[in-house]
Amino acid sequence: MEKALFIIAASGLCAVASDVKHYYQFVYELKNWTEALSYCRDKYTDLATVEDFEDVQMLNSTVDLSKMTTGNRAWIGLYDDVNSWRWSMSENSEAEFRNWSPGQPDNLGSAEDCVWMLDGPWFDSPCANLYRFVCSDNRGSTRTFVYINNPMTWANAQSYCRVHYTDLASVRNMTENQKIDNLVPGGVRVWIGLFRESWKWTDGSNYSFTYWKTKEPNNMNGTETCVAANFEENAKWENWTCDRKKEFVCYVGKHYYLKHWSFSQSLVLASDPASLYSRLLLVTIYKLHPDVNRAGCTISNVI
Ligand SMILES: *[C@@H]1O[C@H](CO)[C@@H](O)[C@H](O)[C@H]1NC(C)=O
Ligand SMILES: *[C@@H]1O[C@H](CO)[C@@H](O)[C@H](O)[C@H]1NC(C)=O
Ligand SMILES: *[C@@H]1O[C@H](CO)[C@@H](O)[C@H](O)[C@H]1NC(C)=O
Ligand SMILES: *[C@@H]1O[C@H](CO)[C@@H](O)[C@H](O)[C@H]1NC(C)=O
Ligand SMILES: *[C@@H]1O[C@H](CO)[C@@H](O)[C@H](O)[C@H]1NC(C)=O
Ligand SMILES: CC(=O)N[C@H]1CO[C@H](CO)[C@@H](O)[C@@H]1O
Ligand SMILES: [Ca+2]
Ligand SMILES: [Ca+2]
Repeated sequence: MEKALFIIAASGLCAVASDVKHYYQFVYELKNWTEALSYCRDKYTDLATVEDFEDVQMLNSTVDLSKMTTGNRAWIGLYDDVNSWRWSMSENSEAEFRNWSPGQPDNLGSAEDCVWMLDGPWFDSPCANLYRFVCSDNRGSTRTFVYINNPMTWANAQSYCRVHYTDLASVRNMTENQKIDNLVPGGVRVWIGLFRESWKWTDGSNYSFTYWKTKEPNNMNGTETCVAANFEENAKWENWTCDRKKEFVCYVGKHYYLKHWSFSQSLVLASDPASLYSRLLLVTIYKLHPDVNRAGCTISNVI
């Protein structure tokens, strides 16, 4: 298998096909989001990543609605990383102590990535809210906490602490939590240094392009951390609980190739890496989708 390399002759039309960033593969089987992810990584490259409007159109035009059985929605590779809590201060980033108030973190409206303390217990909250805050000052022999009576966003509070002290406070155990509580006037909410990442693509792509349906993500049931494209709404994104069984979309690409083939002599001989990559992508597409032939690509050689 490793040595069976196809070289595709590129005609004008074929070059168009080689510009495709993601070649989507719909799977019309019902799986929950985690099962869908494993399936895509095993059989193709990953769950579908959608990086721009071209991808949206490609996705939207690849679906066969007649094969969908669950409300014309299919899982894609976007999820809210609700388990990524860590501390701003690098030396404590993995410290595990938590003092959540009952029912927290609840990620209300899918928008709560930063943490404040009120009389001891902690709450997750939108990072843009303005609260007073507590810095850690590690410059002496012992760590001290400093209460800043000046409401700021979490990010501005972090910058302020980094400039004037060490960082936003990390809280490593109940003793430290109590010290902070004693420092802050009763009934005052203060940012501490705990925060998390939010939406991520399973293949590590940048989450910069967004295509949410209006009013999404809304975290309607408190646990909506996986995303499906709605093909009744131009493939717009909706958040759903990850245990729902849905059809899903994988993509085929570079990583697929690297996973299933290894480089050999004939590849090393190819002169232009860019055109080589295009050809490899086409090979992959061709292998899985003989229809690509219609785009004018022909296999000219088998080494
Ligand atoms: C998605 O496909 C539908 C049906 O073919 C079409 O009406 C709609 O315009 C498409 N939307 C986008 C964003 O491509
Ligand atoms: C809390 O952490 C501080 C700093 O590591 C340590 O000095 C103190 O002994 C700890 N207290 C408890 C109760 O673990
Ligand atoms: C993600 O996007 C940001 C802003 O567009 C850019 O600065 C950064 O380098 C990108 N990261 C990756 C891994 O591509
Ligand atoms: C939300 O929760 C309610 C009550 O548990 C349930 O009946 C409903 O199906 C859930 N909605 C979705 C879309 O999961
Ligand atoms: C998906 O299904 C698998 C196997 O049935 C199960 O182990 C897993 O917890 C499910 N994932 C979610 C998010 O419900
Ligand atoms: C699981 C869940 O609540 N899904 C919701 C996703 O968003 C749409 C549109 O707001 C709702 O209709 C779904 O119930
Ligand atoms: Ca909350
Ligand atoms: Ca939702």
